[in-house]
Amino acid sequence: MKAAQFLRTKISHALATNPNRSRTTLGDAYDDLIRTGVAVLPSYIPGDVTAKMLAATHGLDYEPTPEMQHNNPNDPLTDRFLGDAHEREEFREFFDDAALRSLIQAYISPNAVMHRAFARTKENTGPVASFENFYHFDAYKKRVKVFLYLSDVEEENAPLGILLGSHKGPWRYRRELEMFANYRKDDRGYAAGPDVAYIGCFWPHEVARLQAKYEFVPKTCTGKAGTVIVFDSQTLHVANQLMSGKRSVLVSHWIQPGHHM
Ligand SMILES: O=C(O)CCC(=O)C(=O)O
Ligand SMILES: [Fe+2]
Repeated sequence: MKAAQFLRTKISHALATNPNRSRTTLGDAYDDLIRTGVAVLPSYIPGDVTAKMLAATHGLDYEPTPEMQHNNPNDPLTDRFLGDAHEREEFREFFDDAALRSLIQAYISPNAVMHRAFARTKENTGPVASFENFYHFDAYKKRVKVFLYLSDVEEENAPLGILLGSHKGPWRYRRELEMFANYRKDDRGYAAGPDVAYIGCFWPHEVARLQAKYEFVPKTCTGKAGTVIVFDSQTLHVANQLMSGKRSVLVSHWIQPGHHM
C-alpha cells in the first residue's frame, strides 16, 4: 500500500522536476552536480564581503539549531542558528545571487524556490550525538542545499563530507520508502522526534559496503572563506566533527514548490 503511494509520489516528482543545463551560466558546476551530487565553487564570494558577513553574524542573537533538539540532552549545545537570514541586508549578496539561482533552477526546475535561509555557527569542539554526524540522506526528493563558508574550513573545522555519486541508484529505494512511510515533522518543519531524525542515517558498515559496491568516492569539502558548496541532499553526506576553531556558514535550501520533506 505504502509502496504504491511511494512509487506514485516518485513518479510525480520526476515529472515535476526537469533539469536543463542551458538555464545556467554555471555549466561546469551543473555537470558536477548531475554527475556527483555536489559542486564546489572556491572563492565564489570575495573575501572582503565574507569578512563583513562574518562580522555581522557576531552581533546577532542566535538560537539553538532546531535540528539539534533531538541530540542527547546531556550534550552541550554545539551550534547556534539564525533563521530567515535572507531578510538581512548584510547577507543579500549570497542569498540573492542570480547565478546560483540559475544553477539550482537548472538542476531542479525553473520553478524551484528557496525554502529556508539561515546562518549557522558550530562552536563547540569534540564529539556530537546528532544524526548529521552519521552518513545520511535528508530526503527522497530533489532538494538542493547551498553552503557559503564564512570562515576557512580545513579538515579540523567540520567540513561537509559527501559520498560522490550517491544521489542516485535503486539501492536507495528501500530506505526512501521507510522515510516516506514514517518521517514526521513538527510545526516548524523539522524532524518530530529522535526516532524519525535518524531515519536517513546509515551504519558505518553499510556505508563501507555501498562505497565498495558502487565505487562512491568520499569528498571532504574543505575550502577558504568565500567557498560555495552546492549539493543535492539526496547524496549520502556527513557533518564532520569540529575539532578546532569555529565554523560559520550561510545556508539556503531549495525545493520544487510543494516538495517539502
Ligand atoms: O553542517 C554540515 O556540515 C552538514 C549538515 C547536514 O547534514 C545538512 O545540512 O544536511
Ligand atoms: Fe543532512
